[in-house]
Amino acid sequence: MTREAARERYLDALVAGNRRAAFEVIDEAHEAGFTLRELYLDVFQPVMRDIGRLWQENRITVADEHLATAITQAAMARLYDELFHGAALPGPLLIAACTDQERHELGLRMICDVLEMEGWDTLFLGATVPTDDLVRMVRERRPQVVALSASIAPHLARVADTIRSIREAVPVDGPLIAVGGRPFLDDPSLAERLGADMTARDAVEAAERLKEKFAA
Ligand code: B12
Repeated sequence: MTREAARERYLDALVAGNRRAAFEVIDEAHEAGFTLRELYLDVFQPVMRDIGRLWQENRITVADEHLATAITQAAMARLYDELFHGAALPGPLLIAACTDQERHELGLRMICDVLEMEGWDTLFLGATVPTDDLVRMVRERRPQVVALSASIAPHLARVADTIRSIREAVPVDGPLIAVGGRPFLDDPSLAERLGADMTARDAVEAAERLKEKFAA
């Protein structure tokens, strides 16, 4: 199966709201040799962006989009079950959170899954995490990296506040702070301006950059 065929069939299944068909495409692609990274970056990510475009163009409804998102989350969870077994490696710890009010969590989840495959230990907190609670967890667990995600511009001020709060809470030997999401794709220099240490365009680039920084 080619990437184009996998994408096309997966998009058709999502638009039809057919979870079974969507899982079948992923299973076939996986059997045909697609790796987890390829499924994430060449199928889920572009197809979810297509879903966003169809929604913006009023060709599908918000209900259709919600169903498509739920199916993709289920497809990712199934892969996770299949691909990750055995004891966790004692790799670096990363805490991943969407800042308060931010509900786009799929991209960040991909980052965590790809890093887990590289031997990292990740804590995925998901959507809309209250800043104070996140800061408290960072202070207690002392991760090597905090990954923050924001997909819409109105949430960027909160990303900057969260970064400031983390740095204040752990002033010495604090975590590396990575940020990402849609606004950073358009303007990567935003990351530094908000006070972060790095950004990346996708889960594989994020894993590569982090690996370089934490190479033994
Ligand atoms: C699904 C979805 C939703 C779902 C999210 C559900 C969920 N559980 O995640 C729901 C319904 C909640 C939602 C809500 C809204 N959404 Co929405 N949504 C989407 C959609 C269709 C897909 C998002 C997605 O999963 N993309 C696929 C992932 C894999 O890509 P990604 O997020 O970019 O992540 C990758 C990189 O950015 C990077 N990355 C991401 N995070 C991080 C973090 C770090 C540290 C690093 C290094 C890298 C990194 O790596 C990721 C993986 O490779 C997009 C369309 C799109 N183009 O993305 C719209 C989209 C993002 N949404 C949009 C809008 C407008 C909204 C709403 C404001 C709509 C409304 N009026 O209510 C709300 C805002 C909600 C909120 N408070 O956050 C717009 C944003 C437009 C803009 N210019 O800002 C988009 C682009 C749709 C559109 N075309 O109009 N949405």
